[in-house]
Amino acid sequence: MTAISEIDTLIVDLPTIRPHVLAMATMHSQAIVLVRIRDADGVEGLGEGTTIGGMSYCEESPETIKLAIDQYIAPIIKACGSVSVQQAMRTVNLSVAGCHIAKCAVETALLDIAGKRLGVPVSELIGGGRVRDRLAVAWTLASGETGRDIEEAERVLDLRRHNIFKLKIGKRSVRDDVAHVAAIRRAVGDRASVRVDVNQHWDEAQTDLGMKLLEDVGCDLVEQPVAKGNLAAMVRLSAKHVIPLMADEALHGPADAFAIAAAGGARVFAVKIAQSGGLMPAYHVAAIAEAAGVGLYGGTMLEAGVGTAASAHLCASMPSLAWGTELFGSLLVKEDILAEPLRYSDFQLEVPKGPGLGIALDEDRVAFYRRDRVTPRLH
Ligand code: MUC
Ligand code: MG
Repeated sequence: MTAISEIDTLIVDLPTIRPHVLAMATMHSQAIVLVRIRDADGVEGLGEGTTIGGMSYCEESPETIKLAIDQYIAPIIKACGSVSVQQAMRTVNLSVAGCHIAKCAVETALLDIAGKRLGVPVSELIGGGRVRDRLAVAWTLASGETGRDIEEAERVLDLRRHNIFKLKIGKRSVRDDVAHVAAIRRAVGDRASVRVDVNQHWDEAQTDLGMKLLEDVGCDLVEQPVAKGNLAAMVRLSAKHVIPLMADEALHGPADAFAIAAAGGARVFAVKIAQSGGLMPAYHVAAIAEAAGVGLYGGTMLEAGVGTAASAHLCASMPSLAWGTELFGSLLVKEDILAEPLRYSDFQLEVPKGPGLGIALDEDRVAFYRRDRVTPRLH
């Protein structure tokens, strides 16, 4: 890559189409950190660093992501000169611990530049290159009300947009949560796959009961029911139940992937570029899963268009993707910041085909929704 001359970050707050009720937070808007990097020839790359519910999901927040990039990562990248994206990120990793979401945002923008310079989509730069153009895409039912969730499921099924539903549970008692899942399962019948995400809110005994009951009502997958550090419980639960346990919060890159796969702690991995520290480490997570016979799913941090496109490029390059993806973040916000929206049809997301990420920004919307905007918003 050509030397990098400019790295800018800004926080953009995008209202959601409805409250998104998760076990640890209720979201009314999504805060994304948008990264723009320009090389010495003026080629611009875009990246996005996004987490969920302030600091309720993980250690990084929009504000710390921005600070980590501005204060620590950007000066290192600028000092790297003309090196490959991989070499630049290796150099960053020598001096910056953790900060996976911040690193992912920067790596994404560097890959966007690299793809633009080479005239190929980012998916061609990951692993052995792109193996698919379309991705099955789940929708999360998380309005907080069973009836409203069923109406929403019917609407997106009719639109042929989603036939995989992830239900956010963990706030109520196990039996109440299972009753909610059973009602949705009954309503959609065999038209859709129904899965749950507990976001670490159960202990092992609750999960034992929950997995048994969920299996009985026809739920297909249980995501991160117990605390991310409780690998021993994940191993016992995976060995005991037929319904697969999927690791999410427990997976922070290749080392975690290896430890979980080696111990038998999960039968499916939710691969997230943000949690993994970028597309390249996320690809290694997927490769470890593949070697261990662990199923793959393309996870999201509810990124808007830039991060969703980046995740789509990773998923397009992953060796297998048996469980599909949940790359719907750009549909959860009232207005995305892309000039051309991402395309969803026939229950799938089209992976952009243009060079780099294959996307461009709607600059007016960025100006309107940026947190540091000086003129007041009129709506
Ligand atoms: C998570 O924990 O997976 C993904 C979809 C969604 O609704 O929330 C996220 C977070
Ligand atoms: Mg999850």
